[in-house]
Amino acid sequence: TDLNAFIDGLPKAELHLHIEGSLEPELMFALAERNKVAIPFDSVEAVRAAYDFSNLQDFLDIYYAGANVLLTRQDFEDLAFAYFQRAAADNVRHAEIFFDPQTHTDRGVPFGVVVEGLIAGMDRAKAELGVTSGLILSFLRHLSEDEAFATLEMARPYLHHFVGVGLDSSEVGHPPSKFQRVFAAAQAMGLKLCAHAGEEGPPEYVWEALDLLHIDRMDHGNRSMEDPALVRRIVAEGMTLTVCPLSNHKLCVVDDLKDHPVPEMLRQGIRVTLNSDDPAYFGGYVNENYRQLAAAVGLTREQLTLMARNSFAGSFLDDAAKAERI
Ligand code: ES4
Ligand code: ZN
Repeated sequence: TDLNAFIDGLPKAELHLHIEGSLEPELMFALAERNKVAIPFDSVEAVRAAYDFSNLQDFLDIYYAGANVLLTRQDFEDLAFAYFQRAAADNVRHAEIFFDPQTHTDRGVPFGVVVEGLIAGMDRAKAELGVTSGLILSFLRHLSEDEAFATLEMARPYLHHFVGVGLDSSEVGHPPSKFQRVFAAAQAMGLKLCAHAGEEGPPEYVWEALDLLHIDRMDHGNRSMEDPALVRRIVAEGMTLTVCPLSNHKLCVVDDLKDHPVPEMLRQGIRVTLNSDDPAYFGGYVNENYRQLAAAVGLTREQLTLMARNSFAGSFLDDAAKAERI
């Protein structure tokens, strides 16, 4: 349709993408073979059939299992470059991508192997596709704050490779307050701060992400809409939300895409961006998120353009780079 062509043509930044969540079943099989790692599936079709989730934890269990095929520097480079090829096809010009170092270091894959591989893929994306990017080190919130501190220490020699830190994995039972000290340490190291908040967790967790972690950007944020005072705070701060419609639908954060909160978020003046989260698991890359949301809730060209502009404005690019690209 005309609207889909319009979406395809919009230059975008992607701000909420877990690189491990871009591992397509075909590459999972190829890496399993290359590395002689067993995977609990007979075929690509069987993998896709297993991607039927009723909540965040259902997904995380299978997502962490999938990451077991990633072992070498080349694996991480191939993973990253495959993402950037798909992103470039969606007219993504800049991406700030999360990785979960603990998922790999806890399996014995050295921190440096992960980072050097991802950086190689990012360098190739810049050289071959013209897509710029930044890397965000995300702490697993189901693990302890001490373990997050140990990860931050591993990151020190590679600090120049990171634009920020994030907080992901199982939200309920692991409030932002658990990571207050390590976020302060990351900020003191010059890193920007993001956290998943209000995906499954209550508005109280979103308040904590703002008041205790002092985040620069909020991932998801859906359940903020339950608390009018919180919405006012988010609007007053000019906080950017990285919203992920297909993720929300697949993980049953919303029952029906028609009921997605994005239109209400925009009406209230929240700086919304649209993102793919874990595109290999949730059924599409960033343009598919724009298309399916637009079809379900009826977005205008003005709203789509605003969200694409928000994605550059809410990025961690410096002001001069933003001015060139918005
Ligand atoms: C995630 Cl959708 C989502 N939520 C929380 N943690 C995650 N890690 C990867 N995808
Ligand atoms: Zn996420």
